[in-house]
Amino acid sequence: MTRTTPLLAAMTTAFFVLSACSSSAGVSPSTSTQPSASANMPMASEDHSESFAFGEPVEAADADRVIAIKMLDQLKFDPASIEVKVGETITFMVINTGTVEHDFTLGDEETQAGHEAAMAGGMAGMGHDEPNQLTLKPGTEGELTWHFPKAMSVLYGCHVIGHYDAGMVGSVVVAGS
Ligand SMILES: [Cu+2]
Repeated sequence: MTRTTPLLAAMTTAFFVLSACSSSAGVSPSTSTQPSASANMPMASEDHSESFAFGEPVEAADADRVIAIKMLDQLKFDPASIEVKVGETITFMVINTGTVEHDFTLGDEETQAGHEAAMAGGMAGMGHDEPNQLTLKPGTEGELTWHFPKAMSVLYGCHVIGHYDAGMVGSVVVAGS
């Protein structure tokens, strides 16, 4: 013979009340028939704030892995192409093994063209504080950590006068999982 104590009975009752309440919680219909008002927000293309179409700079401590890239006086990067996965964060350890200054600018075609134009316009040396760029003297190295959130092709180019046109550019192929 089992006896249920008054306390246990009260707790059991409370449990059922709570269950009933939570299970009857709203089934609210959601509608998505409103037209989007923000379909084509224009982007500020000359804005140098930390907003990039090809990812974002992050702390080195957050990197998934490190990739070493050499700058060569033959006006090439070695390697000239790397692959990363969508969502990966990479620290680029860039080493200038040459005898002249080189630059490592990470970015899409538009960014590369913009930097090339800026350098040609006498802006050499003005980009040191940009988070997607390293300018390295001969024999020095630097690090840049970047998060790649979407599948696309990103380039790394050197914009010391004449180098980009000579082919000093590499590609980061960001591929889906
Ligand atoms: Cu160069």
